[in-house]
Amino acid sequence: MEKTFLMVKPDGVQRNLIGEIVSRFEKKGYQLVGAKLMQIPTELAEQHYGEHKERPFFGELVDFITSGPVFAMVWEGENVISTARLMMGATNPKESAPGTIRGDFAVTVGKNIIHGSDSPESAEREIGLFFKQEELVAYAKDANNWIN
Ligand code: FUP
Repeated sequence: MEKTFLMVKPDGVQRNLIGEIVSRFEKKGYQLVGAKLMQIPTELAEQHYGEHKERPFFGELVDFITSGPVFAMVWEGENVISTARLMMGATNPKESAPGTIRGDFAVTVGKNIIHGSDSPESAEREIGLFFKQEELVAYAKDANNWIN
């Protein structure tokens, strides 16, 4: 089953949006298979944003993503990579539609609340950067068996 890497950025953590964001993906029907609150070391931030190394905003990007704890997650489900991107909304909140996470909660591109892998290749790479294999949990869900 397809997996993606999602991360509530430092602005989302500070603004108490972890629960809101987790809830949206749970309600959609995706399954959380790994999660941790962490402070990203500079070296990991530079690796994660490696594709933007030559861009003028690279330094700010690394400073921002290391400025406070993030909530790193791995989610699993059918088409989760592209659907999570739709649920996040456009990178620049000026363009992200209402109803999306960025459309509902973000104002500026520098503080856009959430990261999500943009392809199967980046999902595999980013999951590998942030999680060890043993930190990902495979489990079946059947709510009817857990009420009484
Ligand atoms: P996304 O995949 O939607 O997170 O977007 P990108 O990988 O293109 O950009 C990564 C981050 O760089 C964005 F979340 C915000 C930041 N960014 C800027 O600050 N300025 C820009 O012009 C583009 C991106």
